[in-house]
Amino acid sequence: MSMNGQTKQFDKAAFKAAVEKHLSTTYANTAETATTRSWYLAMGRALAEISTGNLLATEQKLAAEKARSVNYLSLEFLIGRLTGNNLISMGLYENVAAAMEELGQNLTDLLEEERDPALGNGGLGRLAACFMDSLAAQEYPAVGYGLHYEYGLFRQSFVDGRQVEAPDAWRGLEGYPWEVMRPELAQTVSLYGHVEAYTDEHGNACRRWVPGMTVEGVAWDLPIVGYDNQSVYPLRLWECRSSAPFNLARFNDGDYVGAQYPALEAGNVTKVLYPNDNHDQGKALRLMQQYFHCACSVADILRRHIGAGNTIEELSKLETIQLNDTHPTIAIPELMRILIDEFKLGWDAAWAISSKTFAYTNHTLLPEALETWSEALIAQMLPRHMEIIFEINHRFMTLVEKTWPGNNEVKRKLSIIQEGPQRMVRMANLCVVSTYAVNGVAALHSELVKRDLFPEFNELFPGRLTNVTNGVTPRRWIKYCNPGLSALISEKVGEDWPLKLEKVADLTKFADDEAFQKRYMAVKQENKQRLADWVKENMDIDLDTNAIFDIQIKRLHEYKRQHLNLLHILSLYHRLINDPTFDMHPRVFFFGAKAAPGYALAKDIIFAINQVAAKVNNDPRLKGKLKVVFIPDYRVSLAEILFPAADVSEQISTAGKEASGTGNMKFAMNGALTIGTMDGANVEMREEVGDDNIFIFGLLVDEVQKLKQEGYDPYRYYHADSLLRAALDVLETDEFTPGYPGQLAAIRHNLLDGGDPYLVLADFADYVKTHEKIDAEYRDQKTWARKAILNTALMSKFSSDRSIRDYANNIWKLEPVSR
Ligand code: GL7
Repeated sequence: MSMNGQTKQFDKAAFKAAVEKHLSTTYANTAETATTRSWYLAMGRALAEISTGNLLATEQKLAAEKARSVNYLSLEFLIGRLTGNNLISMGLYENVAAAMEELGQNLTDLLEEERDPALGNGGLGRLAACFMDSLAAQEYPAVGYGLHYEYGLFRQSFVDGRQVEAPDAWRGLEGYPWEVMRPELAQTVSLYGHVEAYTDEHGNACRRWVPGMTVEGVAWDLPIVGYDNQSVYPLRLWECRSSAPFNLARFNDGDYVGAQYPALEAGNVTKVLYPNDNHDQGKALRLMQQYFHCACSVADILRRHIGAGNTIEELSKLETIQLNDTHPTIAIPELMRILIDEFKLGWDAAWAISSKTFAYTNHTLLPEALETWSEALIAQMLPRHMEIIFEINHRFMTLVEKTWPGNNEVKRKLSIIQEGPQRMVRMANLCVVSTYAVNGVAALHSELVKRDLFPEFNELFPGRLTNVTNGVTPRRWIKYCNPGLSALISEKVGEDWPLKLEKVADLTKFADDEAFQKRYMAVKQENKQRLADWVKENMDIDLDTNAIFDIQIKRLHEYKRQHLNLLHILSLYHRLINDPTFDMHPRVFFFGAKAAPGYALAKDIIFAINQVAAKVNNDPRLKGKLKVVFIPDYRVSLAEILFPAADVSEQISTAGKEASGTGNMKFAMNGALTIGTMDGANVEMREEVGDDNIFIFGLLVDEVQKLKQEGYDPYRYYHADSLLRAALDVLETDEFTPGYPGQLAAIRHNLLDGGDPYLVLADFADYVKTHEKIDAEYRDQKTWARKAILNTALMSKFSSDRSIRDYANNIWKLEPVSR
């Protein structure tokens, strides 16, 4: 790759000197004694010096230009390892490899020393990371705001087949080389206390929050390096530190401990990422994390805005704040509070600014994931915010009354406050009422948001509800993780495709070219070998790379239906053993998934897959035709090995449940064929590649809804399908848990007597049939190669660069500013 603007020119000698200086002065080491880890850290610090310089220069340039910018607020940024990716964005990969070689170090080994910063759970957090990459690559002015968790997502291991969680101290003892503390940006955050009325010097009746305690927010910046340009944007992560170890007001009152405050040490606020994906847990500490995040971020946005000489009235002109799901919703009453209580604006003036500043992305329809907070909890922790939420709701209810006079049912449904034994604040409703744009994350999902979740809101606020289909960054998810494919693409379409993924469409010309097909499949074979080597080294399982590599990697969740995949595997096992005429191409089923620690059935499914794997992988009767591999501790760095090695991508959620999916896109870009339902972004992927190049099965959204309305009976499928029956019944035996029958029975029970909430049984037969089609088609390697090439070629819609342009043009009204 050409040298880019991040470094103007690379001075190898100076870079080596910087690495050696960090080795000795930062890490107190000599070249003779240093471990690979010390070398990695020293190299990381030397590189971070370059990016930090560019970060400051970008900040200055944007402030001077008064450029409009987006503030992306997210409780999660699942960024993955930065070093390799940043080397590619900086255009320094080869140069640094050579420099480190001269220092006696192998770059690939050094990169393996980096721990994944796992500051997110899954798709939602990874999307935020791809979006930051695309903002920087296209130079749309942006700041990412998140939390500096001390412990990221737990590390997963398997003990006797069961998930065991361990804390993830991602920064290690030494700290993370890419992060830089910004002490001058620290914020003080208030909590608890009460609200008091007072009269200001003009005789106006005012209200103010008298906090019960404060904590400190310390800013850490990670550099988001623009690909092949000079811009670096901050991903600003807030760490909570306790202020004075006691609360002065209470202390003066003689109440040292402050009995009404929950037992809480401020140092705990950013201790650990909540490990739930698509599930609201409703813990007070989580609300405190959310508020801490929002208070620090809003204060920092205002600091930048006012500090650059702008007036508060200009806020919505120069800044927009994107809320990544409802997790940062409390930023809305926080900004209102500051505008009213501190800037002394009237309600209408404050609302005019606030409601033009915020936009909200909805990422799920699952009821258990839609956040609500008890009024009592908010009133205790954030008393002034609760007043403001009531006022927003009061004014909103007036609008509802005007639109649907006397209709109490519609009021009950739309109200931000949910009535009941304990009143709850519906964060999504608060968002829809208080923002200028609400988007879903794939065309189907956005339609369902309008049709099923918020139909009345769509009537009340025409045009506010829109769609931005998700995307993924082609820098990390093709160029960095699949160098073989990248070289092939560059050879055929030129070097600039990582910024212009449309160019890759030119590969369609070569889809029927046998020589190209061979080279494309040779790359796939190498990537499969790389994965097989990893599995051999880390799990001691031998794999045949001529087998179909069939991969399902995502969080473990019933709606994602890993257990449908499992039932299919059980049916293949059954047939291979019982039906001598049954023939199948060898297949390896890979899984990677973490289950939320409190999600019992998800953990049972992991256990079941591991038990089946243990038996199947060692059963000589199968002659190696069937293998099952559950990769432990699935994370971004393993995803980088798995996506490029896949032949088949499993995207099998119940229609209507997966808002978008983003793994589906990464697989297809890397030439895996999808077996998937008409759900999330699968629908749009099918539009792009055409029906012949994707394997669609299962019930459609409307069929799912109809079946449920009519009264779904899983036993009907159980009795009608002997293969399904065998797969389910074996779960009651001790076939996979020798001596302990019934250990896997919870899954069967959930699918039969539990009512099969995600219609696994209803989709089973079609799923099996579609897999048979895959088996047949894989045997024709030319046709398969053609389809795989077309998948790589036709995925440009799913570059996150396109998603970000959609946000910039249709929602944020943002222009790029080049440095
Ligand atoms: C999710 C959706 O489940 C997923 O389909 C989507 O791709 C992702 C990003 O938009 O957001 N919503 C959600 O709550 N989580 C997701 O991953 C945790």
